[in-house]
Amino acid sequence: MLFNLECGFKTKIFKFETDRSRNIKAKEEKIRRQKRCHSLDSWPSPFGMRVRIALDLKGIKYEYKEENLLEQKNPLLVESNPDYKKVPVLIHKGRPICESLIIIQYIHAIWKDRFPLMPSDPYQQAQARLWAEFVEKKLYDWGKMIWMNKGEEQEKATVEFIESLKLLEEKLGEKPSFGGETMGFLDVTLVSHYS
Ligand SMILES: N[C@@H](CCC(=O)N[C@@H](CS)C(=O)NCC(=O)O)C(=O)O
Repeated sequence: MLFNLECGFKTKIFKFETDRSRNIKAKEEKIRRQKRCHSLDSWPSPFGMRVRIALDLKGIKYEYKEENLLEQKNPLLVESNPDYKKVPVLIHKGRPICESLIIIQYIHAIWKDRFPLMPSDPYQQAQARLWAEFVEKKLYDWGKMIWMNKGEEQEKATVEFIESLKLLEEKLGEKPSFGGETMGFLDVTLVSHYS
């Protein structure tokens, strides 16, 4: 009797798990086939936040798919970003675009007629990319070293972090944002980490 009850219970759990994974697979298959924009993201991710801000500024409708990064990664994420298996990934017309800064540039290029995120002048574009790289490689790394270290290392990182901020402040000048009157590529790169 007890054996039968246990077996029945296990069969139910098995059925529940199979149904659940079948539903997830069907949903992912739909995303692969659809023409709409999907964003694979995780709510605490500052990198994901960049993509959310860029899409919102452009007024693009998209479907948000929350990824649980603490569990085994979903096949769609692994398949879409096989090198890094990280969020964010934007899936547009069934094709995945990875890396937040590359995604923002893609969004700008595809929806050019709405809210420009990049300057039109190629020199200014190069400048925006240069400073975005500065935020990514210097500011972000010094910031990380502040909270990962203690003592001398932390003090050194704090000094460097402040120096980097001063350089950015100089670059900003009197403008309300790096993009000029409205937010641009560099603002989106920066605000997700330091707001
Ligand atoms: N350079 C990447 C960084 C993305 C990143 O680090 N994403 C984290 C979430 S904040 C992630 O997916 N981590 C999962 C993992 O490392 O397995 C970008 O700009 O998109």
